[in-house]
Amino acid sequence: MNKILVANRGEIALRIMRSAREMGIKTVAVYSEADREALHVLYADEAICIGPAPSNQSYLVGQKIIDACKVTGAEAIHPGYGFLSENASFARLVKESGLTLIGPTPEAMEIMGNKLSAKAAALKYNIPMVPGTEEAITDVEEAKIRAVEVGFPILIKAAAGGGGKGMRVVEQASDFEEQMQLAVSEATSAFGDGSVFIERYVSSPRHIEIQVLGDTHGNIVHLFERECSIQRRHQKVIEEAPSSILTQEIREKMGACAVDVARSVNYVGAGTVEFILDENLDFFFLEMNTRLQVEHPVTEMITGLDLVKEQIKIARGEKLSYKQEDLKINGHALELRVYAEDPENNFLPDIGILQTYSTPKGNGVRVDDGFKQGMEIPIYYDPMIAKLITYGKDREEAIERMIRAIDEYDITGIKTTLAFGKFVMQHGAFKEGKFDTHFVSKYFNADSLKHEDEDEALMAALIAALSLKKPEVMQSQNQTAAISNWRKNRVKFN
Ligand code: MV4
Repeated sequence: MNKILVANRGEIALRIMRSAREMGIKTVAVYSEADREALHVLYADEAICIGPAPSNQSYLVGQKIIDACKVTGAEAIHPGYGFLSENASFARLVKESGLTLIGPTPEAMEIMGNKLSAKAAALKYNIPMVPGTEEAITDVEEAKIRAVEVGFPILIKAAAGGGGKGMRVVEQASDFEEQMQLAVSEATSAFGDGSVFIERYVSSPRHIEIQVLGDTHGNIVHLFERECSIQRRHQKVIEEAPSSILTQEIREKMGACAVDVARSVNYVGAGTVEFILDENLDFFFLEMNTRLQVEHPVTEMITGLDLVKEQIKIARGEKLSYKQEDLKINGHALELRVYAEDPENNFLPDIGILQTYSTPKGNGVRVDDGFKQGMEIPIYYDPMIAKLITYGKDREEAIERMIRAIDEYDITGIKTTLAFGKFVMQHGAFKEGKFDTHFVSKYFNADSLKHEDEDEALMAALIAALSLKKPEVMQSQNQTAAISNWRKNRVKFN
């Protein structure tokens, strides 16, 4: 494999190219008209424009990606996450075109792309699953009977769903029919497939996922868990590895289950098996994601592996160079997704230019980003600006580093989730590891960041007052630094 085309943009395109370059592999970027000056285009050895800004005319057009491979002589495609990464038809097209997809087989993608067929595959092994229906609901009355058996509240889910779309909680039997109709129509319009099924609703779950790697020789290992419970409306904001709640015993059980789920579809490549964990620490398999995930860096930090390199080696047909017992967790890692969103205004996307953009540095800090100062965040794509990852010998040190890194991160011109990240890091429930997927709605509101503003304003007022009384203290470097910090943070927090 001498040349890889990266069918993606932004931070993940850069992140993939960096690993390819370290392996001596040439890289090809594809880009839309909105990304002409993007960093992944500058970084790649070659770059090809594949169409207008909207992704359905560029990054989502499989044939344009294939053509770009032919033109440049790229032999393999890394799809990153999102876009075509879990598209089984694209995976087939790649194969038929004589190219290599750095990812799983189209068959595995297809099975895991549907929650019902995923659960059916996993049923071959003894994988714990939330009680519910094993098939799509076709008859409302029959489904109601099953719902009563399972016990309310129940959750109606779209089989083709993802990201919580088409999900409906039903509290009582009398609401069932109406909620089901809503779920079916939501699923039909979102996925073109109205199949829904039911599960008992786990009311305070933690979201735990296991990273797996499978090679083409039938070896599959897991790389432990990531916890992604801190999310808002199904969008993850903070992830960590390992989870603060798992015991060694549960970790091993979940890991073994994840390997079995992967084995049920002869999984090849990097994948993630998603579970929920209830208050009794019982876990249940939900679904499998057949791509490299946004939050993969926390796993890299605690295992010392480079997941993109592993993916490339697997695609080259190499055997995994380690066994399960060789893998060990070292330290703790956190990731904060820095979104161009305003946490004080219901996390509405914020567009504009990165007037100031300066990233934190130093021990235990990693920033995966795709922007530079002066660049505009395009409105066409995901609003994620960067991933801020910190590593420490333990969770406490990773948290302290995250707070320090957030304070060092200087972004103006666009509102971001940085201050929100600091709010979480300083929250008692987070620090103690006592949280579930409802953390944000339970503890955060638009005023949560306000007192931070007030503290800063109070300090500024104090310094101003002091300086009026005693002009000489203004000479002090500390005071000057305090004021400059205050100015910087004012902009940051406003
Ligand atoms: C659940 C659940 C409770 N009970 N299933 C949401 C996205 C999808 N991947 C699975 N999801 C859930 N499935 C049962 N039976 C709660 C959620 C859920 C959730 C899961 C993980 C992370 C965040 C979440 C936020 C809301 C609901």
